[in-house]
Amino acid sequence: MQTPNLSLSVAGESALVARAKQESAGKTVELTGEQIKFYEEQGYLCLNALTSAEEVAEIKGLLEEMFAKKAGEKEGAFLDLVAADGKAQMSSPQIFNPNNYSSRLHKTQCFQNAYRVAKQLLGEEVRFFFDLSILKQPKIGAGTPWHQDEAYRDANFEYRELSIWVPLQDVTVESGCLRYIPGSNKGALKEHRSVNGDPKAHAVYVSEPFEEEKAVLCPMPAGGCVIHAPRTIHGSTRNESATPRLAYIMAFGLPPKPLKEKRVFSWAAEKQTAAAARNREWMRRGGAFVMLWRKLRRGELWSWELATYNAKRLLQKVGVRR
Ligand SMILES: O=C(O)CCC(=O)C(=O)O
Repeated sequence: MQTPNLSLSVAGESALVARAKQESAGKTVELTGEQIKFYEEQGYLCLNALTSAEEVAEIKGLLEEMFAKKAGEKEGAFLDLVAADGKAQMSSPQIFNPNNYSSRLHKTQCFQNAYRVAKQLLGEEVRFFFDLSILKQPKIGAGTPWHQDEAYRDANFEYRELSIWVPLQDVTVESGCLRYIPGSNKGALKEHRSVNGDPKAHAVYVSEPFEEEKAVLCPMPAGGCVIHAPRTIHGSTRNESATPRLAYIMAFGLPPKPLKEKRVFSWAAEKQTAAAARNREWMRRGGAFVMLWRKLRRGELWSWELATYNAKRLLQKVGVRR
């Protein structure tokens, strides 16, 4: 993705208003009222410390092992973040729900702190939604195009969720830290399109005008985090540094609510990705039961609303419902 020549602001200490009360990593994180207000207004929040250096090393080790093994490839959970699968060299490999391959990921202070922060921002009812890991090798592939996470969800539901993005090494402007359009969380969902007009590519990008000149860059120390809302426009540039950029992302939310009005996401309707085909095949061959078991084990079907949502999504995935 091209990076236009813009003078972008970098979130420094002052813009971070946001500094967790907790300064020494490894302890429970508690947000201040000021931080909560900043998140609600701006749609993002940076915290310098979510977890300790020891845990960062442990989580990094677990995820690096998974990337080396291409964990989840058969079930469509190992895929390129941006491009279509099947290229000789993957642009930005990602693993969807890495907790399926190591339950340790959810037994960390990192997870507990992320959960606590999510509860403070969305309420005590909030639950784990999914996790993800993204690896950007040095000088390979594209950045992550500007997008709103809601564009990747089901058009028939309203999502009340947030994402917590934890870098597992310091992330700089050069290595492709996340960048946000402040306040875009309060706007409408924008039109999106598949990158390069290719429905086989996994990523979509915002295809209508937005205030790109307002972008704020968020460099972050290892074990810190940036948090964003489902409508916050965000992305990152390519990793131009000499080291890999590995991130662990956790999403939390309230049960998605069915929408009364009909919405169609044209960019989603046209998708024909190889990863989705692998996932459908895996589900048909019994993976649906594995998925159900994982959801039960994680307590993800804790309410009628959520069980109904998951059932509808499952039927869609196996091609029984659109
Ligand atoms: O890591 C990246 O470049 C993109 C991450 C992202 O878009 C997200 O976590 O929602």
